[in-house]
Amino acid sequence: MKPHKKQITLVGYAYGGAGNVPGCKDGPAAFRNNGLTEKLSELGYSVSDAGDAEYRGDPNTEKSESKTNVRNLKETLSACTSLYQKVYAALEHGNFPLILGGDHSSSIGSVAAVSDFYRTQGPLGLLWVDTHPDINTPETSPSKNIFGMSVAALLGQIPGPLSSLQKSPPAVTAESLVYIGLREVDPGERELIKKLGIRCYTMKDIDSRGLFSVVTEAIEYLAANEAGFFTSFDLDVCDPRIISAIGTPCRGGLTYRESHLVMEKIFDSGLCRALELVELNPSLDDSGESTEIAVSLIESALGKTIL
Ligand SMILES: [Mn+2]
Repeated sequence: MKPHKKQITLVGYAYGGAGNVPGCKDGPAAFRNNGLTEKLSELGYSVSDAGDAEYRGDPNTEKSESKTNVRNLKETLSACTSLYQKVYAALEHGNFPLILGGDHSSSIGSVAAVSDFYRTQGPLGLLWVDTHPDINTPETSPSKNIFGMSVAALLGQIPGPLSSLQKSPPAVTAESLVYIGLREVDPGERELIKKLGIRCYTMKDIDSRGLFSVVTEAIEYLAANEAGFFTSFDLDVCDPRIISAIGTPCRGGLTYRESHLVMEKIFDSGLCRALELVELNPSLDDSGESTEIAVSLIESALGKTIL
């Protein structure tokens, strides 16, 4: 089965206020300026653009939010709510949402929208390809940055607005989630991952078993979700020698070929319902190479093949 609806809607998340790298807000523009639409058209898609999620307030003003214990809560919620609406509208039009980040708080809106839309079909799987599990709560987070709490929010682990953006929370359950590529995990995150029994493929698993085996098994596991799965791909999972223009680099990541293989397998599965690429920081990408590779990864995830 080949997945994809032949219409794609681009949705930008030009927001960096949930992390510590404001440059990520320029990610969507970099994707658009690097021929993304043209390349997807060459693959046979018709591409529309829903523009960027809007938000109120200025996340760049330094302020402490002692009441909520997290940084830029109002601004981030406003950006995620707008993203939710744009992604949901794309699905209502019968289109495949391609979300361009932006920092990784995007998922709080994007995954919630896709989960709500497919709710009647059954649970939505979530494939989280990232160096980081982003499963801190406001209590465990060392930085109080919301981009490190997205998965906890989607799992309903954060009482309050971050976990209740969707109509029927939680957006995903621990059984419907798979991590690939983890290599930097905070102590509180480690505890919660074990407590919830989340399926994880760390870099050690990839080193020992090979990426092909890992990603094949991950997709088989996700296939149990009747609604298919959402792919959230943080570009920092790639080795910084491959993609250097990212928010939080960490050595020892996926190679160029491994990164493409993940994307190719996602396409082959026919089960991916929406794709998100996040954390591109164009202010560090003078040569344009990181953006170029990120665009090529999107092409692989949407069916570009060698032959
Ligand atoms: Mn990350």
